[in-house]
Amino acid sequence: MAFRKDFLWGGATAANQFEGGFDEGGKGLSVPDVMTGGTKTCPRHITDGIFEEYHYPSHEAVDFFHRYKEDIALYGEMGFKCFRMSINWTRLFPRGDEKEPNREGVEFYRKVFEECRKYGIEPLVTISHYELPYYLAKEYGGWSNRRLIDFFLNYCGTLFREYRGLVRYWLTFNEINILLMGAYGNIMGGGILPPGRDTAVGVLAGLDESWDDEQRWYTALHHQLVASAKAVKLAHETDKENRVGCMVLSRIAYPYTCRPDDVLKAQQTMELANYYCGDVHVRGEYPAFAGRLWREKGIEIPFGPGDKEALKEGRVDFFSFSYYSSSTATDDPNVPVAAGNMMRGPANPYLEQSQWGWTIDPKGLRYLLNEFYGRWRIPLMVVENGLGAEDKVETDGSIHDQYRIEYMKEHIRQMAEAVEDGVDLMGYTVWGCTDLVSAGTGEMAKRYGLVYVDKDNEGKGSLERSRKDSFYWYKKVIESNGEECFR
Ligand code: BGP
Repeated sequence: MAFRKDFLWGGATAANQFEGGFDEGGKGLSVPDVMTGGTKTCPRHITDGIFEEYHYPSHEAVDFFHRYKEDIALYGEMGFKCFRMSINWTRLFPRGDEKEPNREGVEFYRKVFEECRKYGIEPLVTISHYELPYYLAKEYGGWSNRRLIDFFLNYCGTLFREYRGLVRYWLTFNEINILLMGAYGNIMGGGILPPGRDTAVGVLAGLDESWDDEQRWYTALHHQLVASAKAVKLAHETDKENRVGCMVLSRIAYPYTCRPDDVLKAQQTMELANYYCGDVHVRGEYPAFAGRLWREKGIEIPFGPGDKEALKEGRVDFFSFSYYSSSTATDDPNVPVAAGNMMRGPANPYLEQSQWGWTIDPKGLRYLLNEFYGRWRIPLMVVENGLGAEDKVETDGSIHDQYRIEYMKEHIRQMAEAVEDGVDLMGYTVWGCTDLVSAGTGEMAKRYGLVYVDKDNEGKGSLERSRKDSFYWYKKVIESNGEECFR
């Protein structure tokens, strides 16, 4: 079989979508705590504070905060080797700029990690997954302010010291390149807030971006890249066993036609999406194409003293990414952009789409794994992949999610192909292993889980967990180190 013996099979979550307990244990407000629920057809909103008339899905989410033992036991039952989760920055630093952490928050995550260890599960911790303290967003302008680098490093230092020996695998920023993908990405990833009391946001909203400018986004991203590199160095200094990765939202843009203009457009789209951040993380410097990009856009990168050295000294140990779907690119402005396609490109006539309009492209994963490994030659990890779909609970309580099994099986097969191609792949964590709140739309109906959670878009439900068919299937995949996908 293709996969390494120590392959990290598991699942992935993020605190703001999973944890709940938003005002318990001394936790402060995070940016997602002021984001309302939406649906497939109705955008979510970001509000300036919390208003009674709205439902805010992060507040309870699916209550991992109180149910972590049960959830981790289910992961143990599936045989997880690895559990990717994030730490809610405001559970440790309620405002974000304090010197000392909130001990209750520190102890909560310690218990979670100890619980993982009971089942032999290796935690993979995302330090920042769209959970910026709201205070830092409001008072400091989010990551557009350089001072956030120090606040972040203080937070990281606390994590590396407190969880030494309990956590070995870390990711700095979730989908760091989302800051290059428009206003929603900058709200979620950068804490750069729109003005006003109430703004529709999300993939559906088509947010009016006139309130902001790209300069601010590139500045914020530079600050995060420097912060990430410094965190890598700090992690290594604190414990030489630490392994730190980056996390990029991977993007494929196939040329819409073989016209050289489309091919170039596709190349440029992929360079900006994957390699702008990827090269800084892995090679410790911005790629060659960045110079012209900055010139043509009139962007000034605010290099501080020592930034270039910091980027070189903080190169990551492995490269991780999310992969759900692919898109196309064309230079022809007359080709209509497919609605509902997250990556925003003309629809690919050769591929099917999910219920949410995301193209399904397992072979794209093999293609990307080869692209990334060919460029960087460091271990890769797929830390998000999965199918968001509506599930039906049968009268006997069973959930037959064969569509999800097919999706995962095809992607895992293509990972095996990539390993045969020579790629060093260290693990796979399926997104939303327990049903959780969607980041794009703020709803529950878009389910990724192998474990079902009884909760609906309005926030109603018992929160009870039950095993879907995919739960039993994934257990066999892990037991057989992937062989099950070829049976
Ligand atoms: C990624 C995020 C996750 C997750 C996933 C699925 O971009 O890192 O937080 O939510 O996408 O997206 P959605 O929840 O919108 O279906």
